[in-house]
Amino acid sequence: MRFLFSMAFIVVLISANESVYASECSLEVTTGDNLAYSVSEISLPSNCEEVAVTFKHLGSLPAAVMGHNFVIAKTSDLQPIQDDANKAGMAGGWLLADDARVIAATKIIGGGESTELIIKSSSLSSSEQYSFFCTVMSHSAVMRGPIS
Ligand SMILES: [Cu+2]
Repeated sequence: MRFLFSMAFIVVLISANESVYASECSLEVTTGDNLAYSVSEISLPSNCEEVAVTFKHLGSLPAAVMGHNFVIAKTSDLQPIQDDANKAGMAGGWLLADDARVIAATKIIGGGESTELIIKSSSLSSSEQYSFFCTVMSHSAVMRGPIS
């Protein structure tokens, strides 16, 4: 009986540890029926090889009306990526196809939808500055923030 109790205690300890680890290497960003993310900046924990970003649209408008994406690139590439995204337009998913400057990007989501994106630390250099932004209809003019 004492053995069973100890085992149960150990299992609780292990699962508690795992959830702490998971929350360190994951983060949630939400958006809605407006031109804003829930965060104005993101800092990536240095001890994570990859960080999982859950991106949720809490609004009710469909993607064709108030869709948003979550794109990561060097800050110096933000405007060129947006310019080409505008040429791609809605038909092109508001991103140039296979844009090599894009480090990671989610699909465009509308109200009630959710998606995920993985940021690999190996894809970021400590000597560069990076930003997250939305390329839908030039939203990046206001939907943008630095990554540190
Ligand atoms: Cu947007």
